[in-house]
Amino acid sequence: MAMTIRDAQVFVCSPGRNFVTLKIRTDEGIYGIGDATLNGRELAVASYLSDHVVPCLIGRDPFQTEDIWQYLYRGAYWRKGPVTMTAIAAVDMALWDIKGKALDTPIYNLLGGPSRSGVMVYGHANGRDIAETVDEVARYQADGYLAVRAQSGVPGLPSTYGVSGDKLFYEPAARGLPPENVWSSEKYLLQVPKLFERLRLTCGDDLHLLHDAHHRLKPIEAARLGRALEPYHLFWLEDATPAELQEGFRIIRQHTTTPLAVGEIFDSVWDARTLIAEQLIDYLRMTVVHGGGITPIVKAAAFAAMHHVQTGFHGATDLSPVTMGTALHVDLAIPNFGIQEYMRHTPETDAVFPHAYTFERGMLHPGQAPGHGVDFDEALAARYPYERAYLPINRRLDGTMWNW
Ligand code: GCO
Ligand code: MG
Repeated sequence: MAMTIRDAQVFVCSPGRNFVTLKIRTDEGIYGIGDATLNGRELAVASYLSDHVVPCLIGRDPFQTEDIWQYLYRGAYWRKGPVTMTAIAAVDMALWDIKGKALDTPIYNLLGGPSRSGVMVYGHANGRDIAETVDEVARYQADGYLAVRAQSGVPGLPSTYGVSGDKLFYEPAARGLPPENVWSSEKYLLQVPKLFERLRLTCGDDLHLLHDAHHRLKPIEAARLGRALEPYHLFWLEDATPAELQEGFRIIRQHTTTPLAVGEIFDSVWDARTLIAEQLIDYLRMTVVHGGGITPIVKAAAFAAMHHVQTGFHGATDLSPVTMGTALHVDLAIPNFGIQEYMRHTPETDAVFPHAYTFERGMLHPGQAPGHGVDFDEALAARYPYERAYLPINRRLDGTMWNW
């Protein structure tokens, strides 16, 4: 008799920031954990799961990860969308966790086995000005990081994306209603090349440097930035322009050899079909939680591999340690792994999600635990109830709504 799903429960907790977690239990006592966190829209995913998905799971064979994924994707009739795909991802992650535990092996062994000794990560350095950012990058370098993302404040703008008060634990979402930022592409474009010129002088040529434009530029502006950054040979320039219009990247590509990374807000490979097929990007940023789970992400990665596109999975703090742990198994196994983003969670978050992954000399390793190796402490989580929080919104200097 095949093992069956006995029940599933959704937890919303806030150990410093909000996380939605799915726990699926089987009749054999094995359980799996999935991440269902969608920053700023957490309760919508929690309801989607408990009101609409969980009742359909009971009695199914948890080994049928492909069939259950298709059941939830095709079966909803309404496809895609971040809420739907995050909910499906949580189920998929939890089922792969169960599969690994039942077979007593880490998930990477079910994906082809390790293809490398560890997963190169990049950390987040930021500062209010260039000098402070340079110091922060040096700190990451001293901590053994091989790759660092650098963001700095822009003169004339009171706040900008990627610069935080707390240097160790950058957290863009804020309690209460959405905070408002102001923006000027003109001021930003003048500042960024100066930052990277200084960084190359102080940090040398070996360190991989990355930068995130966070969807704020128009394609021709992104092209100008990419070209201006060429002497500093970035590992990537991320989200240079909003990607709903995938053809917009043709303009950037025509003008610069700076490698491009896109996809943290994509929920399906369909969002990146043109970007990948036309080789308009170099790194795909989708990850397991918002990309629908392990089942579709390995297919997206395989499609990317056919087009010289590598992976660079999103790994911000709004993705729980469950996503981080799961992503590391995929990173370790697939042939076209590029880099993994790694923003450290706070000790409070790590205590709620005890995990097998470890950091050493710039690399993460998922560990040897069966499944994905990340657990969930329900009793501790219950001490941190949900608190409403939103990402900021962004306006140009004249008040026009812009992309945050
Ligand atoms: C990144 C991202 C994040 C997002 C965050 C939004 O590259 O890590 O841009 O920091 O801003 O995930 O919720
Ligand atoms: Mg980003």
